[in-house]
Amino acid sequence: MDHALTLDIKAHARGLGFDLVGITTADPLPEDGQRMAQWVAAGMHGEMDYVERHAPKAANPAYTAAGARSIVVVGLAYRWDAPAPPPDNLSGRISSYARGTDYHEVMEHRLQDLAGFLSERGAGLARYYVDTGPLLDRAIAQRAGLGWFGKNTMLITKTGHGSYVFLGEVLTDLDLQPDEPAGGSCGRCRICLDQCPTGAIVAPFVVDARRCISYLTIELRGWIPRELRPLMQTWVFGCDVCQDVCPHNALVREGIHQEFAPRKDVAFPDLVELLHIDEAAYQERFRHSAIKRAKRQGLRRNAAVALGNLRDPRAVPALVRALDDEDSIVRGHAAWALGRIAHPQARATLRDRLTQESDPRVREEIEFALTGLS
Ligand code: B12
Ligand code: SF4
Ligand code: SF4
Repeated sequence: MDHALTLDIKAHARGLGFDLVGITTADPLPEDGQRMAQWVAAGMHGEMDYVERHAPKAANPAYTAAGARSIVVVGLAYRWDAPAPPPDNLSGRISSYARGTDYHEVMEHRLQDLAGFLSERGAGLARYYVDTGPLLDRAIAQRAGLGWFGKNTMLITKTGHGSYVFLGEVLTDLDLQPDEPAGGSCGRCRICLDQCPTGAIVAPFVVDARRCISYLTIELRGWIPRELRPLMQTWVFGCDVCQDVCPHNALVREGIHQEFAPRKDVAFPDLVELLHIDEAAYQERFRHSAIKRAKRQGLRRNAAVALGNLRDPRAVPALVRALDDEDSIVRGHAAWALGRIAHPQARATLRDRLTQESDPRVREEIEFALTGLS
């Protein structure tokens, strides 16, 4: 085991700007693998097929990179104070991890450099991942000493950054000195379980993704289950509630990396504008942003749901216009939103559209909205 090389690698990682760095072996993580298998067997991954595909491999890093012996695990803190939303706007909320530059880009540049350094220092294998591989990033990071699991399933770090930290790793065949796994505990606290808007933390350490606003706004394509829509508040991309309420995040250091500074046009989007954003404006606004993962259709759908939850009559004209949209998902969610805003124009227009709408799913949404309004 090369102690001097381990120290050099850690120093290099810190020099690249990583806030946390730890080392663990590439040994399997059988307990975590079992939990992952149970989670997938219960269907809690929803429609995230890639998670299901990755599950059998996830607990064994050597399946992902044959010959791996050690893992260099890094963390990058991303929290910035959010700017105040423009007054009087119908604003949606974007979770803090996605208000600046796409973290994949920011992490990848640094990880590429770190992998290069390992190769220079004799590694035959130096493969990096940021959220992209069939790996259990948090379990690996826990074993490398970066932090411990909160009941909200977040990795809570031990260095004053709380859980607002991205994780990445380099798998290597170098034989490095592993760190001690991190300990830590929530004790009797259960604030995040009680405060999650959708009840997605179904037990300590278990998030049912199918109920999680992060999944519903980012990963889920198509229709959002109707019973969950009223619980989604005004989040249009991700959700921070179970982190914002956590006492371990009360004193985190903010504003460390300029790349994650909230972009003015991104942090609190005007919902009416987002509902009707065209392809060119979408491409322009979300260039180099993680928000693109939700796709334009998903963001417009989310904007409709958020407007339905704001219940502000000023949104009615924009929602009425969305009933003529070419996208049935947008039409259907706009109809639902109109049903939430008791307004004479909403009722009249929905009745009128029912005679014209040919898509059965959208018709059902209009009928449901009218029932709510009658
Ligand atoms: C799929 C996924 C999601 C899904 C599912 C989330 C989930 N909780 O599983 C959805 C879309 C909902 C999601 C949401 C978010 N995600 Co996400 N996501 C992932 C991804 C790609 C895989 C996670 C996975 O495999 N889950 C499977 C389940 C079984 O694992 P788990 O929930 O972590 O469960 C473990 C523990 O709970 C533990 N456990 C279970 N029981 C017990 C009991 C005890 C006593 C103990 C100690 C542990 C324990 O064992 C399990 C296995 O290790 C990872 C990247 C990666 N490759 O790892 C990012 C990742 C987890 N996500 C991340 C982020 C930032 C988020 C969001 C904060 C984004 C946002 N603001 O909207 C939210 C947080 C929601 C939440 N509370 O988890 C970061 C987390 C960083 C951190 N500090 O923890 C990761 C690591 C990405 C990265 N590389 O930075 N995500
Ligand atoms: S991200 Fe939001 S919806 Fe998901 S578990 Fe946390 S509080 Fe609940
Ligand atoms: S809010 Fe409480 S229970 Fe939830 S992760 Fe933080 S300390 Fe743990």
